[in-house]
Amino acid sequence: MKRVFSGVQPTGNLHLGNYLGALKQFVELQEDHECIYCIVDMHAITVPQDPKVLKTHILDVASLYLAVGVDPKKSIVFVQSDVPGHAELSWVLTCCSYTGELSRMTQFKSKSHNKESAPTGLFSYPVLMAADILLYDTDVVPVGTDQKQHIELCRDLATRVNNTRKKTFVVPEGRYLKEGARIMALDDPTQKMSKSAENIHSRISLLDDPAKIKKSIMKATTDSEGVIRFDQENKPGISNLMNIYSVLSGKSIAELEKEYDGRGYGDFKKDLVEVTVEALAPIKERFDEIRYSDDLIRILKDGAARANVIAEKTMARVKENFGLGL
Ligand code: ATP
Ligand code: LTN
Repeated sequence: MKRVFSGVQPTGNLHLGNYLGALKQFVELQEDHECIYCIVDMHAITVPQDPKVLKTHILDVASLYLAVGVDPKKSIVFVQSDVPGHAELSWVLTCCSYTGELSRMTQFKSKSHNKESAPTGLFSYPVLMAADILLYDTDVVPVGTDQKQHIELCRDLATRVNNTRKKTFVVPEGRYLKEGARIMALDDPTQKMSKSAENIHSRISLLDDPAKIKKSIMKATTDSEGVIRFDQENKPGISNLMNIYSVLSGKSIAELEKEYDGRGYGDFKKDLVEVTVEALAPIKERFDEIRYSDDLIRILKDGAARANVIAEKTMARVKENFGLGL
């Protein structure tokens, strides 16, 4: 069975983009893959975090993994900092990487705002991500297309080490979403929906209540043509809403165009509110059951122990091939 690894940062509550882009794939893959899903808290501290808030977000994201259907009987679910191998391998890979290649990462460029001096953790973020993946001999990494450059770097590092020393790492493949699975911000459909954007109406959080969902969707940016037609380039706002409607309801874009022929954006948005509220209700219900249960901590501890068994084996091989330790 092929092994899958992916991670999400506990930097806020997950939104529809994270769900439709990443988590839905996580759930599908666990049927015929050996899956390892991580809450990457060490990545989160590459930007300042309040310790209390970070702890809350770790447990929220873990509960959301489970609430959307990640099954701890089928998949390993754990918190990155509970397995020491991530930090250890990250250092080894840091010594195999070059400042030139890391300076070319677009996420670093945008998060450091092209300033002359930026946090070192932000700079070496992709090396830690490579360590996450290579630590588990991962075959497949399901992520959004925004992570493509980081995956390529991970593959380069693995190949570089394999070519200069004994074969040490499995070279992983990225598994990217179809273009349609990229969910855009509701207030600005040229930007991706994001946890960290200031305007809360730019996103639908998986835990939003119906009133907030209604407000965000009714306020969503559209255009002045008033025709419900999918045209990503000229009508990005309504196209994004159609995309969300389509994935949540299972209706195709063509079906939606037919159903809403001659009707206005108001009608369409009202129905989308209903579809969204209905789709998120069971997630919120399961979240409430799991979030404050003893099961959650037990699942995460058990996940870390299982992950650690695999990580220790890889680290022993890495140390041997690099001549580290006794
Ligand atoms: P931030 O806003 O803090 O940068 P984020 O919302 O982009 O965070 P991440 O934790 O970086 O979320 O991403 C988790 C997963 O969700 C990744 O696989 C990422 O590619 C995917 N993802 C994030 N935003 C979207 C989106 N708008 N549409 C589809 N997939 C997304
Ligand atoms: N960088 C990713 C989160 C992440 C990840 C990983 C994804 C950290 N380590 C390993 C896949 C595999 C992000 O921001 N979405």
